[in-house]
Amino acid sequence: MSDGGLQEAAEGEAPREYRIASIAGDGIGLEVLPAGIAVLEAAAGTSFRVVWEHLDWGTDRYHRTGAMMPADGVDQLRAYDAIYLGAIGDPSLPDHITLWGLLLPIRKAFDQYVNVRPVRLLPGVTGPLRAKGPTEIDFVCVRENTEGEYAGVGGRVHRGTQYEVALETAVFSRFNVERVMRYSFELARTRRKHLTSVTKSNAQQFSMTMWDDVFDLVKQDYPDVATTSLLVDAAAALMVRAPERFDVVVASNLFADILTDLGGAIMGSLGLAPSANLDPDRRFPSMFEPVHGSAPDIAGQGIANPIGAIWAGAMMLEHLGQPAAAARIMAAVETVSADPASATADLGGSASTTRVTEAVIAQLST
Ligand code: GGG
Repeated sequence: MSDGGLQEAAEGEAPREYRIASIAGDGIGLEVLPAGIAVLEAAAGTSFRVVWEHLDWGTDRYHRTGAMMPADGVDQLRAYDAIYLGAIGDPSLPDHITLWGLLLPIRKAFDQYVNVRPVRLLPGVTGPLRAKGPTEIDFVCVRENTEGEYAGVGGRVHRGTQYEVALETAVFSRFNVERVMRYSFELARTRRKHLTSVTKSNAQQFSMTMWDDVFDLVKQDYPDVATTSLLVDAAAALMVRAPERFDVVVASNLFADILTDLGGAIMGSLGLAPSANLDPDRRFPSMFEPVHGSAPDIAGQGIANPIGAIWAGAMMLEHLGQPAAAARIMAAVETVSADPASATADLGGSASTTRVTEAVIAQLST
């Protein structure tokens, strides 16, 4: 039965089946998600089965019906083992409508309280940091994913007048901060045993000092993990100057969102960066997506880099209990990334989305 972690079906036993809701969304999401699905299908082979439900949620649906997803959208998703998302956002709608109409409600409803974002330079990719290679650029950001600066608490009054006031209140609960930190310490234990906490507690004297207090308390339970605390501005500078100083990084929703775009840049392209919105307690489906957005400027041209979506798909398989298949996908991705003929435009090449996808699938069968 066992095959290096691959949950293969025993003879006569039906292969394990996973029900995945796929939301390609908008822009290049419509191109990179089918690429990821093709790779996951190839990786599944006969070892396990993926049953896809393709949901046409996104901006087109908004224009047809007035909503990014159905009113019972979250309830529909509850039945699935995981959610695989492409990208959302379109110039025809303000970004806060698309984000608050789909992505953020799903993260919150399913208590996906951590967003895991690996930052790793793949073999063969030349990043902007010339002196830093794959050994130096290899860390994971854990983004607090359900509250903080994206809590959705606030409002605007006296709109459009000179007396207009806008409030956007960041919300940090001790309970949530503690569980995100515990997740990060546990993750650090599986890696190089170093955790960096990122705040701005010199200026944000209430929420971020509580974050620091919780960090100091929780770290006592992890004496084997070395820790560093940095202000977000210093962390941004250090990620460029000395990325090797990071192993696992834990930060608030907004700070980690920004730092992981920086992470995507030092990986050589945001098109390579994956993310996993996890409910680590597995009460609800988790959601897997590339970090990048819908890139309307290149949508429809067949040139989007599918690797971020493919890597996110590998993270989904890992989460679902198929680590061997996930590892095979990542080995294939690393072989393909090392081949300049498979570089898409964001990496300075001319390969199409289809070519990269086919190259990854070809590697899976070697
Ligand atoms: N890959 C999903 C996507 O469309 N992301 C764009 C975006 O702006 N996301 C905001 C966020 O991750 O909070």
